[in-house]
Amino acid sequence: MPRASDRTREARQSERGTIAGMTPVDARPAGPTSAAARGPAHDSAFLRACRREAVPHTPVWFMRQAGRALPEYRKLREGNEMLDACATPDLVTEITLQPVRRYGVDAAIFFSDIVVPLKAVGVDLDIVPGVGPVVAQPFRSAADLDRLPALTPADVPYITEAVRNLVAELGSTPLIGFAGAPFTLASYLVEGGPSKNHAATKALMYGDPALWQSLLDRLATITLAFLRVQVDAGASAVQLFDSWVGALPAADYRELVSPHSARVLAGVSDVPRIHFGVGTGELLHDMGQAGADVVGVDWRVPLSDAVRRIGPGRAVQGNLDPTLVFAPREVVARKVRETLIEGQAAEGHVFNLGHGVLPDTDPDALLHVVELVHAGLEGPAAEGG
Ligand code: 1CP
Repeated sequence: MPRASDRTREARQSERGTIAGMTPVDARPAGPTSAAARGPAHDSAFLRACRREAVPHTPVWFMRQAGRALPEYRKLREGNEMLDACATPDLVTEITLQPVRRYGVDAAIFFSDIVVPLKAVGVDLDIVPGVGPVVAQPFRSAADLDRLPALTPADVPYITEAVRNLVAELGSTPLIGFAGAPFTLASYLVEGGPSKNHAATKALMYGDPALWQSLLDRLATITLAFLRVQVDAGASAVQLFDSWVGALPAADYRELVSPHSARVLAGVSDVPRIHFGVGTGELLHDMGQAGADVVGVDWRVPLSDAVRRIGPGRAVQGNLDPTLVFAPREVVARKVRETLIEGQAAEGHVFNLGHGVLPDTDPDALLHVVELVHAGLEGPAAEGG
């Protein structure tokens, strides 16, 4: 088999029985086809790549593109607490659109946070600037399960309203809904805030597996309901963020986590599902098997390796190191090119960073990345090294 780097985009597309300029003659199964997935964004490069169809260019968006690095975001947030902003549809709509306007990315990610659904069901928590989510009373015992009731659409009317507004504004640009996966949400609840080693979380998981399973079951129910609200309001894809699950070995992931994430993903099979975590090189196969259409890969594993680990039938997303955009432009161009070449090993490739945009990133550096990705391997802009 030829190395991925020896093959051109045209060669791969003709192997797939598709026309380079793209026309839907793909023989593979069509994939998710709900009303949402069939909306005006249906033929976008992003959704086509998620469905492993031929694309006019490699689609690109950035995790944490909304907020953080953008001066226009910081201005809008002045005087607005994070969680208040998340519950204000006009602000959510504007913040979600800002990176689409500035960068011309191929998808919008809904502006919210993984702890919003927990807050919506009544968990006392806050997002502390410079820290992250902080939970007033960390989860400790079976009695705490009562603090995690199911979420209904009536708990989050502002989400439905913001998604509807956005879908109308975005037209043919897809909106990605998202939620935190049960393990990552459990980590914030059990630790009470951000954690490096997830020691209390793992102590509960290994020490009281029955309570752990009940906790993850509750969280899966909340997460699925939160994603359903977004999809039912018109989001055309979802990303399940299991940011911290890379802390687990694969066997424990399979036994203690993945069935819950799989239940969430099965509940939104009418749209493409991206499943992402950090440091998850050893879990990539299982994360795909949990029911993802696209597996997100961080910067530690080359995409061609990731493709081998994940196996056939799935697209990949990633994986430029988020710190690389601080490097000189010619280095960025070379690394973008390498990532595009690596991505050719996949049946579908959505370009992204390997984790979220860092707060002090220069927006122009991200714009440069978008231009390079869109120019592709034949583009003069990509001749960086
Ligand atoms: O991607 C986007 O642009 C949309 C906005 C978004 C997303 C997808 C925010 C806004 N949060 C998230 C998801 C999120 N939140 C994740 C998963 C993604 C990832 O792995 O990066 C996680 C782990 C969180 C938890 C969280 N919320 C943190 C991390 C803390 C830690 O454990 O290290 C932080 C700092 C927040 C606050 C937050 N969320 C979003 C913004 C813009 C902010 C900063 C708000 C502020 O400073 O006031």
